[in-house]
Amino acid sequence: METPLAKTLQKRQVTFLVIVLLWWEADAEAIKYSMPEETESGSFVGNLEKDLGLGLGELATRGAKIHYKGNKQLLELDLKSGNLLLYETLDRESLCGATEPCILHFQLLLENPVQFILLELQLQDINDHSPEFLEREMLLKIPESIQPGTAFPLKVAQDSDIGSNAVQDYTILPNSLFRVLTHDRGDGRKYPELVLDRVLDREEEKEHSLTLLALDGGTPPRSGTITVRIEVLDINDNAPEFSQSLYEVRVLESSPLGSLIVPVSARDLDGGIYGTVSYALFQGDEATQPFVIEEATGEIRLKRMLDFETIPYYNVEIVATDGGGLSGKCIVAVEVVDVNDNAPELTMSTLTSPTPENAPETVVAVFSVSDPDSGDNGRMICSIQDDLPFLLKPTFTNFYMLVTNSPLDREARAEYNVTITVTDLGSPRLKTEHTIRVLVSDVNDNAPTFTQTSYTLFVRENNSPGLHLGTVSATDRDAGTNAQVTYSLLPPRDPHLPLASLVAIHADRGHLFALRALDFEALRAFEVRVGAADAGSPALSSEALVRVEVLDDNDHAPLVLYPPPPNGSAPCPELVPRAAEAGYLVSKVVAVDGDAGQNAWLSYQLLKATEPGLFRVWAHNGEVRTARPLSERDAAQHRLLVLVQDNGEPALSASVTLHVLLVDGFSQPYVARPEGARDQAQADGLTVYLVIALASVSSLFLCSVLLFVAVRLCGRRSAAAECRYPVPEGYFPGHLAGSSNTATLSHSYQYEICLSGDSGTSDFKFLKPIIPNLPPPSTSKEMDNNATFRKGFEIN
Ligand SMILES: *[C@@H]1O[C@H](CO)[C@@H](O)[C@H](O)[C@H]1NC(C)=O
Ligand SMILES: *[C@H]1O[C@H](CO)[C@@H](O)[C@H](O)[C@H]1NC(C)=O
Repeated sequence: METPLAKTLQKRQVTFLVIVLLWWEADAEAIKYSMPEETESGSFVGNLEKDLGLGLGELATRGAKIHYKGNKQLLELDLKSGNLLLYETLDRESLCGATEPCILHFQLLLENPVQFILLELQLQDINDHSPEFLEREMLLKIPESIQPGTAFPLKVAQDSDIGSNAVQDYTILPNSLFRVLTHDRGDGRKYPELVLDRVLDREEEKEHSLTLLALDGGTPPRSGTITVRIEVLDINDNAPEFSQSLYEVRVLESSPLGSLIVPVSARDLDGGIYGTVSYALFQGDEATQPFVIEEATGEIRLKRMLDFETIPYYNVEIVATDGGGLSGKCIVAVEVVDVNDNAPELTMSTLTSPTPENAPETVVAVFSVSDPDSGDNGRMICSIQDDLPFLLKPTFTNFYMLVTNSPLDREARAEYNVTITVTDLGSPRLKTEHTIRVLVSDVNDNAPTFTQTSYTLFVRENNSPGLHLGTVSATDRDAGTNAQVTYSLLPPRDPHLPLASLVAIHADRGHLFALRALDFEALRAFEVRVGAADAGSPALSSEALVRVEVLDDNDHAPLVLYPPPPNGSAPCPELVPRAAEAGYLVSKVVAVDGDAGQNAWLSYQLLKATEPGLFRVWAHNGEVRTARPLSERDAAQHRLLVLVQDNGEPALSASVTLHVLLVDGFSQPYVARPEGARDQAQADGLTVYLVIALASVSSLFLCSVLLFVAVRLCGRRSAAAECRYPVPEGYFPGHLAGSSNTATLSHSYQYEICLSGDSGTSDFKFLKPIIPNLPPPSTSKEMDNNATFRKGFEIN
């Protein structure tokens, strides 16, 4: 460093040297001129004649010449006037460069006498050059966060001028970060330095551009510029920073694998590797995390399916690290949103099946429902079909009872399939169906029912014992033993009916059997009460009436009541007056038949006569009448053989012989002759019989009429079909048609009663043989009770 003392010494030496030179030059008589550079050519420098003290024109005469080294002509001498002029414009910088002072040495040569005179022209500097940088731009690389006050060298500007016209100062355009210091090198040259005022931040501004200005000391000063580019070099001074410290996301639990949960991003203001951020999950237990994060992009994706029902919330810590090892953290709060992904579940606790019928409100099943979803997704509705006699009753939370709504009837419906539907309220709705089978158990609430309330069975008489008469049948709507029907015979209404010996019933099948051969003539019909009982407890039963009707067989031959069969003594002849007209009623053959219906319809015919053609027998009533008037020639005694035949199949018959005596007039002896006092005794008893018989016959007749009317009304059609026997119209008007099962006896009596009214003959004659002493039936039958005959033969 130069001290001020040294400077002073230096200046003194220079001054001393100048003084010496001036002295020498003065000694050598050098003529000195001075002028600024760049003066125009032809400018006046000085007048040599005057300055040399020469006379006018002497220069011309002495042939004065200016000589400059290298024969270069810089000055021009006007010989006439002696004026020294600039031949050309002189540039100090090209003639002297940096030499100071810039003195040009000329020689003036004079002849006659030869004389050398030194001329000196000193060129004075003018500020005709600007400071100039060699480059237009310079680059500085400065690491950020370098300490303030640090200086950086800058390029130096050149200036051809010298002295104060050279570069004197450097400055930069106003800038808060930097300033420029101008230093002196010690030789008068200046150099600049850039000094940092504040800490640089690359993240704030990566690059700065400054303009450096070099100023010279001229008046006015001239300047030159250079652009200084400052690049701020990065250091890892910033940690990665997340844009949010907490990310809150809601994710559907049904999100598919790999779906993007949220992209997190951290910013690192540093550049290069210091600004390159990589992401990772902070927690170590990767196994439990359903998330992965992409290291480079920070996208969090799903690795495993979420399940709201297991874990509804996650707090995921994410760390971002830059290349320099600095890191930042954030938290991602993941809320799992429930999706209706679970159907309701139904758990059956108890099920009572079968359920008894006829019971009041009964609990059939108890079950619980559940749905792991939350909110509406987990709220449930239970229902069953509408048309069932069941109800759902909620009990505790999510517990339900299935109860019967009304008593069940197994006979109406024995089985129900109850479908319980559980639906949640999510969207879409999920449902579960559970079908339970409810069986209804039987209670003995139905009695057996007969297929008919009454049965009518027909059996032909003289049947074989053990004959199957028919079957009754009853059904029971219950099930099992409650429907096992057992048949039995109930005590008959008529206490005298020997039921135990008549019929039997098969307890299981309801078959009715005859126990013995039946006799129509003894018992035409009887009624049996049949019971059916089930095996329930208590047992229920019902009964039906079975009417057994015995059908007639032609097992009785006609029995002739009148005339009585011959009995040892002389037969009793019919008396006919010779004066009788044709058609005179001689007698009437009276016969009965024990059978009924056709089997009892009798027809009469004359089989043999002593004199054929004299008598006729009416086929239907057995009347014997004269066929023509009698004459004197006719024999007095006649025998007529009359055949009585029933209409059975095959027909049975009987014959009787009638004795006829023609008389000339009724004479008392004939009337009284055969039975005198002997009959009188019988007559008393007979009167009693007669009264009884009349009463019986009347009531029988009445009954017959009533029965006829009833049967006519009820069964006209079927009865008409049965009446195959040709009956003359109006004879038994309608009677036979309706009384197929009525014996002929009643007709006979009816007839006789009428007859006795208009015939003048004695009733006793007719009625006497009526007291029937019936022979036993041709087929011997055991009648344990003669009461069976009462209907038909009341008079006995
Ligand atoms: C109930 O379901 C069963 C089988 O699931 C079926 O056999 C039966 O017929 C059904 N009963 C009714 C009354 O539908
Ligand atoms: C017929 O004979 C029986 C005995 O066989 C007798 O009792 C009855 O009196 C007789 N009748 C007549 C009318 O002779």
